[in-house]
Amino acid sequence: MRSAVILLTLLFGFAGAVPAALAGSSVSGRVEVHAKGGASAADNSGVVVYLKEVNGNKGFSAGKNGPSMASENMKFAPEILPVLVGTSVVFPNKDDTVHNAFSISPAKKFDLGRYGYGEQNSVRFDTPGAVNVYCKIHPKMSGYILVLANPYFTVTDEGGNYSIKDVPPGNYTVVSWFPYGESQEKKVDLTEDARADFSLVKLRNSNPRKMLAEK
Ligand SMILES: [Cu+2]
Repeated sequence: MRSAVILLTLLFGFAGAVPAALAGSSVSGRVEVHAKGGASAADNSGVVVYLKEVNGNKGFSAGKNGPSMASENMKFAPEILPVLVGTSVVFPNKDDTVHNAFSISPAKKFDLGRYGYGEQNSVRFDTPGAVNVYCKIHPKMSGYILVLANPYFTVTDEGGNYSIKDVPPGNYTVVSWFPYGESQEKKVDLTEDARADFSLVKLRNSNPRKMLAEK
């Protein structure tokens, strides 16, 4: 029993001390998406919020196991995917039909050809920027990969809430980005926890290619 108490003391002592030494500040807030007319959207999810520059955007390396953008139910899922530069994204086909994924965006051009159910390919994203992903077979399908230069990013939940934690103390520019309108920036001083709220205007429902396909 005594050893258990000592162990707990050690554990909690340790756990209490280490995060305090490592933890930075957090920036959190809410992103509201508005239609052009002014009405606010029911779903504010999928907005990427990121810090423009942290430590000169140097010294960050992508993990080995990259995230995926699946072709599923005739859509790219997730539709919006932020990744750290150097990340390989897997493109699995989960539909019982042949799909394709390609991009002609300057940040990454690729074409995965045709691939069927259960097949997958991966693409490494080496240049920061927005990459629009389409399917040659289904023009309505569109996905967006935002390649970022540091790992301080997140995506809003349905309520539009976000939080980026453990940022080293400093002054930063917070950016909120989505593919349907202009992104917005705000300055924050993260010598302590800060808040940054955004209000984005949705100028278009989707990319021009998808809109043409829907006509
Ligand atoms: Cu497709």
